[in-house]
Amino acid sequence: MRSIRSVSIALCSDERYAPGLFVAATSILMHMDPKRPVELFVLDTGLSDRSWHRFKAHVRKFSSSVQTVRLRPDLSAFMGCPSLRGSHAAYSLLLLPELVNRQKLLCFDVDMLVLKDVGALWDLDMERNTALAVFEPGVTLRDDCVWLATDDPDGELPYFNSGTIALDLHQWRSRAVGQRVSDLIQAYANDLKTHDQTILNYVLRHEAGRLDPSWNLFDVGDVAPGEFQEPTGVVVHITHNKPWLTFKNLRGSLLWISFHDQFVSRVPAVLRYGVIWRIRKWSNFRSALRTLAEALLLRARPTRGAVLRFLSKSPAQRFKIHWLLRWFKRMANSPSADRDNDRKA
Ligand SMILES: [Mn+2]
Repeated sequence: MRSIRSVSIALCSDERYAPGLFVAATSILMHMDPKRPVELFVLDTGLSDRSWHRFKAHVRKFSSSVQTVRLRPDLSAFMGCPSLRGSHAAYSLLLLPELVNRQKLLCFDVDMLVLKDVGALWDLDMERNTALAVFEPGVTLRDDCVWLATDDPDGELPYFNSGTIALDLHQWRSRAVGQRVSDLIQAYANDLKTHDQTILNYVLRHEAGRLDPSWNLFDVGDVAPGEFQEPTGVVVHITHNKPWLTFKNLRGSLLWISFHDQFVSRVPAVLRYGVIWRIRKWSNFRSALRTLAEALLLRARPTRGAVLRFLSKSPAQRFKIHWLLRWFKRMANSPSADRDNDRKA
């Protein structure tokens, strides 16, 4: 059954991850039914005001039915837990049930490309689970929760990645999961190897349901040059080498950059975030240049006027104008000239 109420989505970002926030939100909204109202909760763990205002304006361009809400979580309860590059931002997800007064919430990491309609995830029956997530094949709870005794049968339970997680906030509150989180931090703050994901896996070990792996593909592998193909109907999770911080010739990164350059910004990602100047490896540099050239070509849809101006500066090529004009005429009359719509389908 399709609910009439709006779809509530949470994303967490600081300034360093802001490019991810823009791309993740854009990909979510672009693949949703535009008539469906959306509430976008942004856990602001250090976004600048400038980025926030840009983000709000950007989202509004995509859909008028989106409401953006900026939340500023108080992370003091997690200061004793291991940080991720000096930041405790990852733990903010655990505060959502207290910060957001809703029944249900879909949470995504911002290092994701959501090429799938999250309305379908929203409509899933949670079957009394507090959370739904994608389990990692071959990983058990014991691999991450080091305090579990070797004879504890819970150690054999499956382990999920929290990049995509649907939360039943009502169940979370009524089953006092928040209290269990606090108790765990009291006892094992130093052992939280994978930060909030360790906590979530432990406290929800008996109340997490399984999502189809397409909701969180965390290994999309390498890509050979020229073999790039855009997947559809999946959520691509770029767990390592964030494309706006480092350039690697990896399938996930190239997908992210391609999406960014087509739908998020006029300035190609490899230029915009200065990634290209930080590359040390020659093969990655070559690949980055190719990516940049593709982005520029994508942008430079030649208009008849521009081509004529260019050619008339070069007398030797003027004789080609006649043929070009014919070519443009054919292009203009061709019914399949709508490249943009093809890509968005
Ligand atoms: Mn992630």
